[in-house]
Amino acid sequence: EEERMAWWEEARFGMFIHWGIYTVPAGFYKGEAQTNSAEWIMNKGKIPISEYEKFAAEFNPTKFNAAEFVGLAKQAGMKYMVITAKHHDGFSMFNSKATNYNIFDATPFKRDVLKELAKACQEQGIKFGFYYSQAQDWHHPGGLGNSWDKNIKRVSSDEYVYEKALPEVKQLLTEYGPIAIFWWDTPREMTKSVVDSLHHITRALQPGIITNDRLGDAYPGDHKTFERNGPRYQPEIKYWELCQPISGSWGYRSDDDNFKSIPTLIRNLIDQSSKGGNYLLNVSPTREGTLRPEAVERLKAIGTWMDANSEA
Ligand code: JFZ
Repeated sequence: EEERMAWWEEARFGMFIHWGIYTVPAGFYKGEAQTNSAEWIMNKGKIPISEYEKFAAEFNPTKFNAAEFVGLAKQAGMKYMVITAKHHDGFSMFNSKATNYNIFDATPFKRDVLKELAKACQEQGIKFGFYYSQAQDWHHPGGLGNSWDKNIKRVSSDEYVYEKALPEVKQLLTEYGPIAIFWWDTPREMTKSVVDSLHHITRALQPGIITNDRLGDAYPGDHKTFERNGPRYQPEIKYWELCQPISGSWGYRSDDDNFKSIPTLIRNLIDQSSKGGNYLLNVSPTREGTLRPEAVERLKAIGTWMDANSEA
């Protein structure tokens, strides 16, 4: 365990990326601002599956450049990257073999951005990992969390896991090179056998992988994930990270001007690392595949501070 966690413990700083087709509505549905983070819009707006699917046809982030993205993370002093492979909306941001509801088959873009990022990370020496919403899936009829779409003919959550989650997780762990992290999210009631399968497959296919504590109660994972404000110093927790969005929302929304100041971001980074934790700072690419200038400016400023204060 110690050996597996060695790089992670030294890393201190990583880039979290929430990206999906929710960047098309970007916080607004039928002209109305929806509450919460942008990636929750399908839920907050009670958008039927057949309506939400239409955002895929409009998602064409042609300005996306993986090498530039990874370069920016590196310049900021980040050592790892975790991106949403599939969020609660059920849309797969890679060329999924389990469903056509993915960035390769269902958008005009027809590129696998996770492949591109995996390659760029490997070239530039950044550890690469996936966020995966294993329980909530608002698109699959067996996925958990969609209570508003009455047109779904429900199937069991086991069926969803065997048809979609497990095959996708397997694909992500076998076709994208070395995967450093699997970042589960929002555990919900699922049968023990499927949770076991999800757990075992990660370690079996990528022996060095690190997982967080959000798969299910039975599995504490390798590290604890905190949100918003970091924990008080808790020496009994050895491995932990604070994840936080650089602005107000995880996913991009057009009205989000709530960027944290550069001093705040640097202070947060120092605060976590001084207590022995990592800081996983989230950025939100737009529907074009770029970051807002406010985010770029902040990442570069952190990098300048890093350079000025590092010994090497
Ligand atoms: C979850 C997601 O629902 C959200 O969209 C985002 O991806 C975030 C990183 O994770 O939201 C959570 C999960 C856990 C807590 C808060 C928000 N928590 O434990 O306080």
